[in-house]
Amino acid sequence: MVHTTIRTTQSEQIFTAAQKLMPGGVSSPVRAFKSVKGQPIVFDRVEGAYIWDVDGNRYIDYVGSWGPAICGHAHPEVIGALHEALEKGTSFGAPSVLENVLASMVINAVPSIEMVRFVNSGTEACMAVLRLMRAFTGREKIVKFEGCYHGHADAFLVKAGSGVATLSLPDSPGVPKSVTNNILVAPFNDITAVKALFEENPEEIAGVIVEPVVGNAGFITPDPMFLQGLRALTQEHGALLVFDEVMTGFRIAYGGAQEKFGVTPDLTTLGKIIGGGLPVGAYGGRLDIMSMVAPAGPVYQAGTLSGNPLAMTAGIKTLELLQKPGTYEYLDHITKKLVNRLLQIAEETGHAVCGGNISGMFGLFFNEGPVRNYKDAKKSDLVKFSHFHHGMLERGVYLPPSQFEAWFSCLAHTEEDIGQTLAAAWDVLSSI
Ligand code: KE4
Repeated sequence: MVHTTIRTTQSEQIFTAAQKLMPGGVSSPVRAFKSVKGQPIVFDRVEGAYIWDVDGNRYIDYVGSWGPAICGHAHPEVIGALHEALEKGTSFGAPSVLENVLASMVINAVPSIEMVRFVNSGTEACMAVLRLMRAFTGREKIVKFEGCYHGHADAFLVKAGSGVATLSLPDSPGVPKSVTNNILVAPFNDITAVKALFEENPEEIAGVIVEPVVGNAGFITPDPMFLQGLRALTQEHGALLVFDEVMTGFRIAYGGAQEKFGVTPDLTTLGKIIGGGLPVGAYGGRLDIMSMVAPAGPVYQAGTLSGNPLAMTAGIKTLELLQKPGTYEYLDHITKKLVNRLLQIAEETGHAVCGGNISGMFGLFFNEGPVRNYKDAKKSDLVKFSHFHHGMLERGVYLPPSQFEAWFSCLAHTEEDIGQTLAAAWDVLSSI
């Protein structure tokens, strides 16, 4: 147990009990603080840019529930809309007009999406597009990238990122070789490697799935023309291109990375923000492909709570809030200010740090840089990251508890929050 200056008695007691009830005491591995040591704090409530733990400590939050809280936690208009929806019940298991409303908003926002299906998580969305790519092309091989994470379905747990990278379980036990021997892996930003895979597997690759901006190996941006290169290669070889925008969708632009970079994939997966903090995932894309999904077509996929009225309501309200003029400009302004000053402080205190942002998605590596792929990211100083994370936590700043995760700002972060964060960073970096 790591001693901190803030009182965390309640957190410790609750987390100790949790470890007897749930594997690692958590509902998702990255939350266990395994790679940053120390004890996770147990949340009591969240609001705006802040978290309060069960001991009453307040933190400025840069995880934002891993992306959904882009408008700030518990936004009054989202909460208000949910209260209204609750009066009508929590789940229908039948069509509701709310699905039409959110589907229309997604279709109007995301360039590649002509038709969309809602599911309950990003994992489900990625599982579904895997099946759909194979059904549409009649091929079985899939290309993914080292350090990219597409949820925990068997096929994707091959050199994955996020919690898998954090726990260094790139090929999790229980995943049969029969599933992964059709998964080909290339380094992110290496178009030559992808070209070689297509040449070595002629007419066998169903598609390429990529995080267009990587958030699960830390924050890694695409080299100029990398995404365009994937688009050209997949078209040339009759394969599909999938942008996994579970994290980047509505995060780096209202139309996601495909709007930001002007590259339109064939299929897109979404999650996080479109649920406004409730469980929602989605996949969508070209009409000719989506028309294959049951019951319109033969490709089966289903879900008891898919499209439920509460999740639809939270998603609709969140996207409405994001449509307000100046949203992404504000996120970029406040985040760029934070990142640029953090990089300066790191330099002034003698630490090798690199990083950047796109709108409200950002990250820092304890690493000389540049970090262009997962191999580069793994050269980062994880011990120093761990000390930094802990020092910031002690000073009331909550960062993702892993070097292999992106950080997130929200519309509720103020100049004052940024100032406090920078003061804490100066204190920590000048002491480690
Ligand atoms: P979920 O099944 O966790 O909703 O989505 C899986 C997923 C798919 N694709 C991308 C690009 C993702 O970032 C994710 C999930 N992201 C992680 C954060 N790095 C979720 C946090 C967690 O695993 O607890």
